[in-house]
Amino acid sequence: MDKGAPQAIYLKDYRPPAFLIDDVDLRFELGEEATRVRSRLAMRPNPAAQGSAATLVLDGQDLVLVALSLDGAPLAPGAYRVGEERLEIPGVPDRPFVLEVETEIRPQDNTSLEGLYKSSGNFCTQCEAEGFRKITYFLDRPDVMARYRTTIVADKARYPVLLSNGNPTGAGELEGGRHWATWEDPFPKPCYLFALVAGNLVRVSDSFETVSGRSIDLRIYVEPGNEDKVGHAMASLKRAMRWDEEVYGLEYDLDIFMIVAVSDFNMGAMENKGLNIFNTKYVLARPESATDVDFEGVEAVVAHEYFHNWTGNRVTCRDWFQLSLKEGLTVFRDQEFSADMHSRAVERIGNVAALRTAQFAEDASPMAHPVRPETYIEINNFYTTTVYEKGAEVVRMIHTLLGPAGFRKGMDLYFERHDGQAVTCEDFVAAMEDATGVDLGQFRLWYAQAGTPTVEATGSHDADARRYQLKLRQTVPPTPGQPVKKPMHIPVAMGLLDAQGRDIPLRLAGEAAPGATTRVLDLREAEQTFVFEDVAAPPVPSLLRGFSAPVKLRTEFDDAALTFLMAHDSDAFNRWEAGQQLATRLLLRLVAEHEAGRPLALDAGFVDAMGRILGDRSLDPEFAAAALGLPGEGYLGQQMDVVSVDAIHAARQFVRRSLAEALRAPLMETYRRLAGNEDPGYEAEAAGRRSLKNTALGYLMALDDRESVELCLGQFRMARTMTESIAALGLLAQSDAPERIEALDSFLDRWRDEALVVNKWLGVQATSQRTDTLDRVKALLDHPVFEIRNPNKVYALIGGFAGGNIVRFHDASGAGYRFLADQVIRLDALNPQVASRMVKPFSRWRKYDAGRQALMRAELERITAVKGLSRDVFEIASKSLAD
Ligand code: B3K
Ligand code: ZN
Repeated sequence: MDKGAPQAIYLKDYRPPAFLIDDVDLRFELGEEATRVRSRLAMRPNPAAQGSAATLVLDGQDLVLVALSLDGAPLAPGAYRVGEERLEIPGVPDRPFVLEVETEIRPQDNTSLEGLYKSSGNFCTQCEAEGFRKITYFLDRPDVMARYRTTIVADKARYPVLLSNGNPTGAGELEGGRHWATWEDPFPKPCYLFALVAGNLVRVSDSFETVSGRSIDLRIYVEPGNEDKVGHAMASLKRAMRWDEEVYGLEYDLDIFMIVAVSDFNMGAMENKGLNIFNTKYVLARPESATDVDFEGVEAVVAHEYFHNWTGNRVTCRDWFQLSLKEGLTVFRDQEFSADMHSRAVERIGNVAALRTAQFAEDASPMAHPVRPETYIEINNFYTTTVYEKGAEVVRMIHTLLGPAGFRKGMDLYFERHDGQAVTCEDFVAAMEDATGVDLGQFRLWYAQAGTPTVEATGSHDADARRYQLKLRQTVPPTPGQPVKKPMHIPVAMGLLDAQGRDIPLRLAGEAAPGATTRVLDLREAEQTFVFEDVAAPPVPSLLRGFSAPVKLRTEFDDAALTFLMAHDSDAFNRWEAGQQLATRLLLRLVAEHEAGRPLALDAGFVDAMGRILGDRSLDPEFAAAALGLPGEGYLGQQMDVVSVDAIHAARQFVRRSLAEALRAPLMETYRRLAGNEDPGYEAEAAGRRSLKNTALGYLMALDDRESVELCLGQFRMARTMTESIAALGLLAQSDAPERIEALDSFLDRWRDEALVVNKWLGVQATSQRTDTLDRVKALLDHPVFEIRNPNKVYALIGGFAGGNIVRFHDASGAGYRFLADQVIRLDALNPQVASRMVKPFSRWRKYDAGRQALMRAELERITAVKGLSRDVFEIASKSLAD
């Protein structure tokens, strides 16, 4: 690591690379003590950066340089300089040349899980964003695209399977029990897409026939014993391949597509060309050990990584500031895939709820940054919900503005122009514009301006003129480095409902005849008025249908209007949204009551509305479950200037309990109706019923009575699916039921050997709102099933507590804060990326009361004072503290 304060990198400083690499020939000799990497690079000066440098500067980190030669001649030690993070070779020729580099690395000691490392005894890699430099000296930047040939040499008994990108082109035996394999990838790629796997893995095979009739060899590799858990991942992969052909005309390009599941992985998965490497969490799934949510996650992540083959790999990013070019677009694609596979409304509800909880919070924090950031210290910190999920919303808005056919034209042009290139967000928008003629000039601000815009809507009706006027006002809040904002181009999809709840055909002033019942208004000014003709009586507007823009909408609706929309809006998303707004409003009122020391009472209208959802058998059960869900404590906190941790918790608990008391009979009836002997398999319908059943059980458990506990225990003991089992265990773990200890013990007994299930066991304890949770979490750090080097375990236990247990983490004593800071410091020495994720809950410290602020600030200061702190944690902690 470099000494001194870490340096920021700026988009404005981008320069094309001084050199290009056409071909890379790699040879790995994998060993238990040391691994040798020989790299032969066919290089040349970059014509687009003529005369910019005679000194070749390669990136490299934690490498031992063994040999270096240029055009076959070894370089004398004085002919180059080896620094902490680079290798400099002055005076390289101004013509094509071949550089050969040999390095030695120790993957077995690599706890950062970046570069080449070991997981369960197997070798694997993670190179995005800048991990390739931990393997060999290289131009580690995405705009250097090369063809790779990779030879792997390893002990055959230990590592029978040897994989890399592309197609296998040779293999053989060597003396001493070793063997080798060579892989060649014909598609030029940046080094972040390089991958290597060597290990004792079993393979599950299948095939896929592409639209043009080519047969693709599909393989999923897992550790022995897991072969029976990959069926869902394989089926998902095939569905994704078909969908990309049908919706975008995109066909797979290599003859082989491989997925390898590893248990030690910093994030979800990685789209390496032809050789995706996955966290086991997103591959392995069987109903008895994975929940319905896990099944959905597997399908979505398999699809996401597969979709990257075109959006990310064939067309890649010029530099890391353009990360959303591939991530925002690919998230949009995977969201649309899931919407096509399941219920579109339920998908949208889930995505929006996640966006508002995580991304809106990030956008309001010291870490707020535009979808295309302008500066970073550590790029790994920018794989954020803003780049991913807000980035996907930006692509979705383009889709809305262009329409599906226009969007497809834009995509076609994007690939026609940029296949095989490393490009920018601007190139993407330009293709969309050029293909359709739609002006996206002002729209580009979505890439550049951070912060969540607020749109305020007011309406007025003129009975004589039969006219309705809708006034929209937008403001974009200041964010770090961006004190003043310009008005954005915001697509507002909307409709008007008549008194019977029917959609009114809309005629905007100046139009000859009424048209569709949903229109997309182009809000471009700070304030703009839209006039609708032929509106006989005051309508109820349904605004931002389908959440057509990632904004905060403020309306003047009273409770009655929201209840009306909840019942009648033809837009399913907005029916859900009206209920959420109603609940939010009510909960915030109760928070204020609680703070004022007044007794709480639940609004009868709200109880009725929730009762109607429960009683409406025509509703999709999954939608009903979403509609019965109350806004989370985090989301409620965002609505307050100063987050009242305890009052929010108390108000929410009060509402849960009061609803359960008032609706006890229909909740019981719903529960019993759905608790039948149904198919334990993962199918959308069965999953929907389980979701609603668990929602009902959750409310009933808020009653804290014996009958509910018995119901819950019954579900836990009889469960045939993990969805039922873990939901019941989670509720028991929150409760005072004496059986909870036994339930936790028996669960662990049964699942001790299944790491992914053990993580759930850690998770339910970490997120329990019981007052003894922190002590329990601390004890679990020393439990034999916990392993600090495994990211999934850290995310479940430490992340579950700090990120998923607001009331206990923010305990006024500061004990939760102390605990987290201790763990961040401990993790930073092992795995900076994981540590940096864990430090994030501190970043919103300014949103709390003075006491908590002081406590969190002190912990952040303690963290930044650590000697040798990683760039990753330094960046988040120091930006959080900055004024
Ligand atoms: N592209 C990877 C994420 C890499 C994260 C590096 N810190 C997974 C994905 O978004 O598909
Ligand atoms: Zn991605």
